[in-house]
Amino acid sequence: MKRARARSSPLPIRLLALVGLVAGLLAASFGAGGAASAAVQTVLYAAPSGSGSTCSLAAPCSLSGARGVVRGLNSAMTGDIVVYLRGGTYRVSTPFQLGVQDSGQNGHTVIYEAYPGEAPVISGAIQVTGFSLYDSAKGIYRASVPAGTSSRQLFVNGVRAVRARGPYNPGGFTLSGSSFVTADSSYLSFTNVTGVEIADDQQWKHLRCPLASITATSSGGSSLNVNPTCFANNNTNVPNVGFPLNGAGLPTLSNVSWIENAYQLLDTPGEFYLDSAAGYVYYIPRSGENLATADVELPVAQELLDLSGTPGHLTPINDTATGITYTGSWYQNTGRTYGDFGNDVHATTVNGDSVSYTFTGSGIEVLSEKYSDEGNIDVYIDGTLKETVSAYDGTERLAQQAIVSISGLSAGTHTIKLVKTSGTYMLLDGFTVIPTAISPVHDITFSGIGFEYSTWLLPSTAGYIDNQSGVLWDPATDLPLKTPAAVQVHRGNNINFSRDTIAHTGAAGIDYADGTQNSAITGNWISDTSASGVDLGEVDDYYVTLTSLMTLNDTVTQNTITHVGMDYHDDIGIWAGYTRNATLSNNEIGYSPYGGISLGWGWGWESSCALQAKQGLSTCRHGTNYAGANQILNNDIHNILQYTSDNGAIYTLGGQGGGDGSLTSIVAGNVGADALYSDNMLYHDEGSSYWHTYNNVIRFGGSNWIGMWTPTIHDITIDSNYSDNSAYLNNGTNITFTQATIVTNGAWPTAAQSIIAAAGPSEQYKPVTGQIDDDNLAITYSGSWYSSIRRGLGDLNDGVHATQANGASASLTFTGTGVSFLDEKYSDEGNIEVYLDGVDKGSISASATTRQSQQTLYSVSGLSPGTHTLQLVKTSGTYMLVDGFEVTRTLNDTDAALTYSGSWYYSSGRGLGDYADDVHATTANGDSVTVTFFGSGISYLTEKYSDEGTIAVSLDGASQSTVNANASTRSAQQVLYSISGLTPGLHTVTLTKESGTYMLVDRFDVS
Ligand SMILES: [Ca+2]
Ligand SMILES: [Ca+2]
Ligand SMILES: [Ca+2]
Repeated sequence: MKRARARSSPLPIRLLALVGLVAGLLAASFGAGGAASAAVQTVLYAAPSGSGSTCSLAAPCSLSGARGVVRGLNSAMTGDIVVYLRGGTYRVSTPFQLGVQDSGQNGHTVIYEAYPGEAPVISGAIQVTGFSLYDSAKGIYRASVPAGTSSRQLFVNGVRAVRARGPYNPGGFTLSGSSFVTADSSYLSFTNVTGVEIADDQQWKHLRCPLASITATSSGGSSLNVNPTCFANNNTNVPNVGFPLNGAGLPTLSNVSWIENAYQLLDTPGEFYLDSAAGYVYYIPRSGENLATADVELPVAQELLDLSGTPGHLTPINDTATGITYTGSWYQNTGRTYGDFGNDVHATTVNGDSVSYTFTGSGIEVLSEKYSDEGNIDVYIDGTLKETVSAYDGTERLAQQAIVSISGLSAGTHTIKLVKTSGTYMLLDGFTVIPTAISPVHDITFSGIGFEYSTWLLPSTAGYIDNQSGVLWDPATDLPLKTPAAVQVHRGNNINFSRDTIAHTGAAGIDYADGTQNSAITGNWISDTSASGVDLGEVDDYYVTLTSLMTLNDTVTQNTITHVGMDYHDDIGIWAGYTRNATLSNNEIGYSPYGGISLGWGWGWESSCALQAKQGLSTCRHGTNYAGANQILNNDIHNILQYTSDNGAIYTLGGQGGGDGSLTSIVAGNVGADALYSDNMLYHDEGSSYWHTYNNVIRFGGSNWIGMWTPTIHDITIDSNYSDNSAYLNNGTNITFTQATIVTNGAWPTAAQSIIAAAGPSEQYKPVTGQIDDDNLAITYSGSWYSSIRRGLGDLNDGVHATQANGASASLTFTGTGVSFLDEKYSDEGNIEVYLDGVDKGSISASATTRQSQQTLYSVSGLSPGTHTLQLVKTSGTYMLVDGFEVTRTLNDTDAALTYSGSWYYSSGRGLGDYADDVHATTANGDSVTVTFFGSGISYLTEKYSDEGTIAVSLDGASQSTVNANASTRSAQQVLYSISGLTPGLHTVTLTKESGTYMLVDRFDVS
C-alpha cells in the first residue's frame, strides 16, 4: 500500500506526472490489490481521543465511533470504505470487536488503515508512571497500579521485561509426590506463594503450574508444593486419549527448568514483579533506562482485536448427550479402541431402528463409523426424507466419519432422524450442529496498524497444560484448547492484515481460527510474542466434509516473524492445524524456542491400521481429515529449537492428501538453519503423508537434515534438496527418497544459492534495517563454519557462527555507506584479516583476556553509497566468531520502503549529482514521505537549492524539528536531518513539505 508506484514508470522530466490528490491516490493504493474495488466510497477518520460522530479529518471519532458510522454505510456500499487511524495509542481493555455487520458488502472492502505518515497503535496496556526507588541495595524501583490489576508481562521502552525468575535449570530439586523438594531453605521466605510458578521445558513440551504452598522439610530444606489440580493435569493424569488428539509418549511436569514470579526472585536488571493484590509493580531497570522518562507498559487486555463470524467454534456433541432419542434396540458401546468420539458409540443391529435429535441451527453433521459390516441409513429432516447415505466401507474401519453433512437450513429448530435400512450394524458416534447460518465476518483489511501489548491470564490459575505447539488440554473435557492470540479472527472470509505490526503479546500474535477462508496475512512485522507468531486453523475439525466449514485458501506470506514463544517454550513461528490450500511463503522466521513452521495434526489417525501395526501400535484408531494442497514455500527459517526439542525448521504431523490422497502438499524452496535441539531439520512426523519435499536448503544444525521415523509416515517424495549434513532418517512407507546434494565448506551449487537468495520476504517487504545478525542470508560463509545459539554470553540475538579453520571466511555484501563488524573478544580468539571490496584492510584482533560481547572489531563509514563487500578471514587463534554487523544502509528515493503521500513525481537523469541520479519531488505543501525502519538511526539526504524551503520532521509520530533545504547555491546529497542512538526497534520518520517551491527526496541512510 501507498508505495512509490512511480518507480515502475520513471519520468524523465519534472512536472510531467501528478500521481493525484486524495481520491486518486486512494484508488491507486487500494485498487492495485483487488480489481473489484474500483473506487473509494467514503473516507473516515478515527483518533485515540476522537469524540466526533462524523469521523471527519477535522473531528475524528473513536474507533467504535467509526465502526458505528461504517454500520450505517456498508449496507449500500458502492466502493471501499476507508477508516484512517490517526497516529497515537488507542488503549483498549477489551478487544475492538468487528462482526458480520461490520463487513464489506457488494464486493467492496472496509479498510482500517494508518493515516499516511502516522503510527496508530491499538494497545492493551496501561502506562505505569511514578516509579521511585524502593530497595537501593538491589536497585528495585516501585510504582503503583490499581489494586487487583492482573498481568503476566511488562514492557519498558518496547523491550520485554522478565517476570522475576530464578536461574535456568537450577538443579537440586527432587520430585516427591506433587512437591519439588530441595535442601535450599531460602524458598521459605517467599511471599504470595500461590502466585509462584514452576516452569519445565521437557522434550517438546513446556509445562507450568502454580504452587499451593512452600513448607519446610524435616531436614531443613524447602518443599515447593505444586497446586494439586494443576499437578494432576500435568503429571499424574495427563490426557492421553490417542489419535487424533494426541499420540503416545507424554513428558510430564517432573523437573524444574526455572521458578518464576516471587518478589524474592527479583535480583537482575530487566526483571519485574507485579503484586496484584497490593497494587504495586516492582522493576529493576536495565543499564541506560531512566524510569522517570521511560515508557512502561503493563498489558491488561487479553485480546486487542476480535473479528468473529458465525458459527464460532464447532464441537461435536457426543452420542450420549441428552436430547438424543434412540428408538428400538440400541445399545451403548464404550472403549472400542477404534477412535470413536468420546470413546463411545450407540449401535443397533435392527433395520428400522432410528435415532432422532432436535436442534436449533442451520445445519448438522452426523458422525459415525464406516466399515464393511455397516449399510444404508435414511436421513429425514423435519419428517421429510432428505437422502440415503451409506456407512459401508469395504476396505478399512474408519472412525468419526461425517456420513451426513447438511447445511443451508433455515435458521431455527429442526429434527434429524436417521433410520437403519441395511447392513449388520448402524452406529451413531455424535452430531455437530451448525447453530446459525454459516456467516463469516468478511471483506475487512487492516494496514499499517500496530497491535501491541496484551497479556493472557489463564496460566496464572490453571497452569500450562501442554499437548504440543501451543495446543493445550482443557482438563475438564480432555479436548484440545488453542492458546489465544492478541489478534483473533473467527470464521472470517477475505480478512487481510497487511504491513501491520503485531508485537509484545502475552499469548500468540494472530490467529485465523474456526474455518477462516480466503484471507491473507501479508508483510507484517510479528515479534516478541509469548506464544506462537501466527496460528492458522483448528485441531478438532478433522471430520469436516463441508468445504464451507474448512480452513481454506489462506495465505501467510512475506512476514517477518521473530522472537516468538518468549514465555511458552513449546511455541512456534507459524503453526497450522487442519488446513486446505494454505500457502505459507516467503516468511522470515527466527529466534524460536521450538520449531519454525508446524503444519498438520492427528499423528497416525489417517494412516491405515496396517501401517499403525507396523509402527507397533497395539490398537488402531483410523479416521480421515480434510488437510491437503498446502504449500510451504521459500521461507527463511533460522535460530530455532533454542529450548525444546523434537521439532524442526519445518515440521509436519498427520495426513495430507485431502482425505483420499488426491491433494498433495508441498515443502519447497525453504532455507532451514541454525538449530540447537533439532532431531530433523525437515521433519515429517507421525502419520505425515502426501508431501512433495524438494529444492530446500538445510544447514548449520540438526541431527538429520530430514527425518521420517516410523512406518505410518507414507507416500512422500523427496528430491533436489541441498544440505551440509548427510545424515537422514527414513523409516517411512512408500517414500520416494533421493538423498540431498551434500555440500561441504559452504560451496553451495548455483541452484542452492538461488534458493538462498529467494528465501524469505522479497525486497519490498523486508524490514528496513542495518542490523545484520550472523544468521542473515546476506552473509556467505566459506569453510567449515557452524552455528552456536543460546550461548548466554551477550551475543546479538544470543548466537554466533564460529569456525576453527584458518582461511575460513565470512562475506557480507551490502548497499550502504558504512559497516561495523560486531563480535566477541576472548582469549581463545585470534586475528582476522579484513577485505573491503577486495582490498586488504589489514588485520584485526579478537583476542582479549576477558570475554567481551558485541565489540566493534572493525568499522568503516563514508563509503560511496552503493554495493560493497566486507570479507573477514580467520588467520589465527583457536576460534573465529561472527556475531553480527551494523550496516549504514542506503535507501534510494525509489526504495519500496519509502511511502509518499500527495502529488509526488519522479525525476531521473538530472545530472546534478543526485544519488543514483534521481529524486522524488513535490511542489505541494503538506505532501510527505515516510520511512519505517528497524534500527537506531536515520539520515535524510537531498539537494539544497534556492527554490527549496523548509521541511517538518516527525519521529514516531512526535514532531522533531524543521529543517531547511534552502541555499543560494545548488549542492547535492546534503544531510538535512540525522538522528542516531534510538532504542533499537521499529521507528517511523515522516518529512512534510512546509515551504519553498520544491521539496526533494534523494536518499535515506538507515543504521
Ligand atoms: Ca461418541
Ligand atoms: Ca548474533
Ligand atoms: Ca536518488
